[in-house]
Amino acid sequence: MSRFEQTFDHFLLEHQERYNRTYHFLILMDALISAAKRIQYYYLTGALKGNLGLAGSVNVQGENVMRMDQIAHEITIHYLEKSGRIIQAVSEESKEIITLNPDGRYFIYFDPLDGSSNIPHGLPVGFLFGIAKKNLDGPEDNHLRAGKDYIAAGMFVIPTGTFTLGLRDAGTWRFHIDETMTFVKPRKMVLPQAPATWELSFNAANRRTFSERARSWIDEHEDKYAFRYLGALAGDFHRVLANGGLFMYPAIVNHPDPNKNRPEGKLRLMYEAAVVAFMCREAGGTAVDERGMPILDIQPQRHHQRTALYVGSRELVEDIAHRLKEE
Ligand code: AFP
Repeated sequence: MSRFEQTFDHFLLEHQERYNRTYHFLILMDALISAAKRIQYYYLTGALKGNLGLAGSVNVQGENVMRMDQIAHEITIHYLEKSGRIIQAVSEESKEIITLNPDGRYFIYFDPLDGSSNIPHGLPVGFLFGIAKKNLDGPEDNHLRAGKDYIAAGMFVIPTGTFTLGLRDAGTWRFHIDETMTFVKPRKMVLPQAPATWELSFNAANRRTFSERARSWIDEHEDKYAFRYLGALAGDFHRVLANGGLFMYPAIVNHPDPNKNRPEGKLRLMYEAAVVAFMCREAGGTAVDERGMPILDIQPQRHHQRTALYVGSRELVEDIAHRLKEE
């Protein structure tokens, strides 16, 4: 008889009871897990179903939308709507904010299929989400929340079958999917202190387009650490969280073609940067933007707002933040 490992459901039930919380969050998490499993199914069977490849349209970020992105979005909205717990959803794949249930309890910000350029190669993609709760005590209700107001943030790595969830003031936990398609075996993630294992992760092809401050920091530090880059934030951050180190997507300010500069950064604040920053904080790390300011403090002005991102082990992030703040 096989050993029984603790399931995600039992872990979360215990967590909710320990902190005297309601069952609403359990229902929401169940919806997200159902969505992630179904997206994984479509990913794995996509080639057979003819669902891979460009859909020929462009998403709100101006990028090519793959059919899988749209499928993943529709799947996620379906389960969120059925949960009855979401007031409004911000999805990377929808220009407009989606209102689901005005009597709901949470706001959600998600990217159901991040890193879509990996799809034709069968390599990992991510499903990233952040959750904020409506103000139960007073007038409300602004859906544009800073990351420090999230109550939870997490990511599925698809089709690898891992799920990492940060819970406010209760740590970041990693689960993997077992042979019965159940997420099991919670492991508390704590960023390691040992510099020998630290890794750096950034798109090296962009290196000459970074600011002088970011470039000089990389020049001085890169020899000390291993370099890893997958091109899907969930996968790259997954490694950094386990091994320690620094993931960065700096602002592009020195591109030979000035039209290709991205002084505001590339990644999306609400459903990419703040999500990993939140999980990182709960694991003992931190994250800053191009000004060296904490990502979790940024109050979004627009739901698809972008930011530069430096996230990972506190010592490394604080060191580069110091450099970024220099006159
Ligand atoms: P896509 O979903 O458009 O592939 O973008 C993925 C992503 O937002 C994030 O997951 C990666 O870390 C980053 O962009 C990779 O960007 P580069 O291809 O410019 O390195």
